[in-house]
Amino acid sequence: MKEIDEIQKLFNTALDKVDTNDDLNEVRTAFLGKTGHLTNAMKLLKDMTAEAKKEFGVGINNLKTKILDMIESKKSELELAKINRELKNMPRVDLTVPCDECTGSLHPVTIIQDRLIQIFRSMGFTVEDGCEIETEYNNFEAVNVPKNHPARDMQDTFYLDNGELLKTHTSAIQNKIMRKYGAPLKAIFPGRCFRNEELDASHENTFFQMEGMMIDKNVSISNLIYFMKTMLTQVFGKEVDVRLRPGFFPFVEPGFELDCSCPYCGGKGCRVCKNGGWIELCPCGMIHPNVLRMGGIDPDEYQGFAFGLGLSRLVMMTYGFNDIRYLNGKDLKILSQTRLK
Ligand code: FA5
Repeated sequence: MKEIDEIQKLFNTALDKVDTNDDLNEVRTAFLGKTGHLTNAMKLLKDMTAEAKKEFGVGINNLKTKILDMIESKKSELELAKINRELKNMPRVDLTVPCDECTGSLHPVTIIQDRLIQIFRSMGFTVEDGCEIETEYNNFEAVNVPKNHPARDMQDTFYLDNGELLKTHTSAIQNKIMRKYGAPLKAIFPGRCFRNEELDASHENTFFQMEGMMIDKNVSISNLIYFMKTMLTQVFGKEVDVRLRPGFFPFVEPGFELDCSCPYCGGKGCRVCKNGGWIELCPCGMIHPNVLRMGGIDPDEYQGFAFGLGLSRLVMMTYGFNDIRYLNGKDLKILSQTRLK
């Protein structure tokens, strides 16, 4: 099959001269286009005998497959060569240069979260991770909020097609931690939470909380007050008082809202505490026996406290942000005010 061998030779020569994608397209048209070498050769088939047609047909089809493969390999080769040329021309970055001039900064939430982690670690708490997508069971049932409980209305969220949801609070991790470690345990677990909320200066649909839990024999509200007071005193770098007011959460009994004396005015009244002298900071309480039981812990033997600190709100307060939406925004002028040198 002389014609086939000749086309192959012609193609090899043409491909050798290809340097750019445009060259390659020209070669493609010259061989596979409407009047290309291969297309023209195929037109010969109609005048051939049945036997010759069979042999020539197979040969020409094999050649077509081969040519298409060679064009694809050439295309990859050209792309690789282009990337290598670009890499060669890119300015070199020396990652070992000292960072005095760098303009990056940690996000304010990361800074405060790291500070809290350090404080709780120094008090013997482990730091646990959690998922953003959770089962309905972990988010609600496992923390004593059964289906159709009215408390679910306060935490409407975003559901996935498979029935899972974006977790509404870090309490959704409680059950996993109890099952992982059993009692006694001391753990904190910061995380991103999601709620279907009316947005305003203090409500976001995506925000951060930090949950804490201590379970042991003879744990009482005094332990809760001690840890919260110690933590807040260290966060604000000055002695603060805390007070508890009754608060309802199905997963604690009794439940509280914990306020701290305003660290900015010492309790005299200012803009931050809205002249009340106290700042509402953190819902908490003694873990409900049902929650312990569901976590595989015997409530007759162990007790515990839990708290769910509004981390995003604490960040706002610490840096004086008057709108929580800045934290999810992209305004670097605001976010980098907190830059750590
Ligand atoms: C809870 O989420 C409970 N899981 C907390 C808890 C844990 C109570 C353990 C008892 C024991 P609440 O819905 O109040 O509670 O949220 C806790 C904190 O998260 C609030 O005080 C607030 O600071 C913050 N928060 C809640 N919703 C939002 C929101 N939409 N935007 C920003 N922060 C929010």
